[in-house]
Amino acid sequence: MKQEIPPRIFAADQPARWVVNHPGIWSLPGADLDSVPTLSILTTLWDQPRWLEAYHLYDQTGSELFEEICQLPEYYLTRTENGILEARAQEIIAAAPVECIVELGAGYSKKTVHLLTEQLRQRDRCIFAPIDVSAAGLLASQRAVQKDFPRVEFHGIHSRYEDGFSAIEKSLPTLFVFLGSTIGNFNHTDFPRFFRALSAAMGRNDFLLLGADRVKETKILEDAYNDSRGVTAAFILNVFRHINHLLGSNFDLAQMRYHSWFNPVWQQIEMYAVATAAQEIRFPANRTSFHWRQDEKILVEISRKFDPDRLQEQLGFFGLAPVAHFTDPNQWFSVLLFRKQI
Ligand code: AVI
Repeated sequence: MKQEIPPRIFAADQPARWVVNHPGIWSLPGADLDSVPTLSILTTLWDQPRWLEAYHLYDQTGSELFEEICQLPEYYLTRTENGILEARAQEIIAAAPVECIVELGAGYSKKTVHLLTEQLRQRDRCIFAPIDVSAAGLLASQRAVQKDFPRVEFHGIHSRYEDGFSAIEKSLPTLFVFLGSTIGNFNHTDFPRFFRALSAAMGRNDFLLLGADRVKETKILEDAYNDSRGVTAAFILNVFRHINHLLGSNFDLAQMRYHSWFNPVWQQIEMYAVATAAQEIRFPANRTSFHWRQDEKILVEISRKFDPDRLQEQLGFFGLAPVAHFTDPNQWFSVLLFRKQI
């Protein structure tokens, strides 16, 4: 790792903490991004009901399957949000006079392109800093941005979201971007913790652009998470192959099935693996095991659906004031712009 002059996106106390391992990509030495999986997997699988944290879904295969999901006819979220951003990027950027765009997630999707294009058109100055735990995702984003937007100043931040956004200089006018309704994958504990930390990291008058999938007809929601080609099932069950690889366990994909439904009370899609036969799941390296009963479910992921008015009200409690609300003709998806007030 070599030393490089830290970019001015970092707050004054931060540069000493960050190093470059590839020009333009910054990471926190000692912050072992892989240190948590064993603890996380074992503790949540021992809970009742059993569950997993969603980030385990995104190994190489999981990330590829998720890309495939985004192209499915039933999975309306990606193209609907993209349509909103394509149509409204000009207004969004006009309403958020910033110099820097920080995207949570590796960025450089079609959606990000609309924002970068408008930022350069309206202001001629653009720093783009995606934050992601995937170094490969950041490198791909960097290559694409440097090719298509040579005037954009790119700084990839290889870290967890919270480590990354709390390092950003508060006096740099910044638009934080969190798209794709990823916020829907946070449970009721993660949600307030995330917004408390994000809001604390934002400077006064910084902005947040948030993509949120909305509550709608149950059939539309359930089809989006139970597609006819079985890609979502493969994505959810792949987590067990990943866990076997990480922990040497013996989950058998032939002895489980995928089940999902929309829980109308909790307003969330719930995605489960269900044991089709009783089985003993062993973790030899950790000298432990559990009995997975026939028909017993493991909750692998939730995808919460939102009422945009209530979401705006809720984020108000974190010092984020609503500035604008963009939606599609069906009102299936919302892109919400907030300004940090206090
Ligand atoms: C990443 N996230 C917003 C997706 C969603 O819609 O909740 C993950 C996903 N899981 C199954 N299909 C898509």
